Amino acid sequence: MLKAKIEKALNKQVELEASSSQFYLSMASWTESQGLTGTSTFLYHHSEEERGHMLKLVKFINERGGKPVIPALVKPPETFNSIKSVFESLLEHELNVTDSINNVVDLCLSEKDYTTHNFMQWYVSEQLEEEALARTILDKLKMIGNDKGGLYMFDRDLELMVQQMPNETQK
Ligand code: OFO
Repeated sequence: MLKAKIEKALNKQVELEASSSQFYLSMASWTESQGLTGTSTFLYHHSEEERGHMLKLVKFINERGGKPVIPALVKPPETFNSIKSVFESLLEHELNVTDSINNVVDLCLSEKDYTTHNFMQWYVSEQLEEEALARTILDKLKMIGNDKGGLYMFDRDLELMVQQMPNETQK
């Protein structure tokens, strides 16, 4: 049985993962409207991944006899200043998610909930990957600057990257 404190922290994480999914969906839609189809494909995929992260938590809470709370979501921004600002916001958001995951991990240790601690390790490694990917993408965008040809190649590369990614349902 889950302790109330742990259940509360996991439900907070459910909300954060769900809001990540909404946020990236909004980014995907905006980049699509800008003609950046590869970038939008990447972000639509990312949005689905976040939904997967939320589902994994909901199922775990149920499995442990807890009560998952499906949250209402805050409306994400409709527009962004630039593609660079999209990925800057994405990295900032991921850093917050990492902090939140670390807090859950800390709580698991102080409450001696080693099962949830073990479950959360998947999220710890996932965050490492997501932060690294966001940083790599931002470095590329900085390198490209205002070069339209560079942006075209960047957009195409993101499309190819998605094709090589495992399907979230297989993760
Ligand atoms: Fe769920 O990893 Fe990003 O937010």
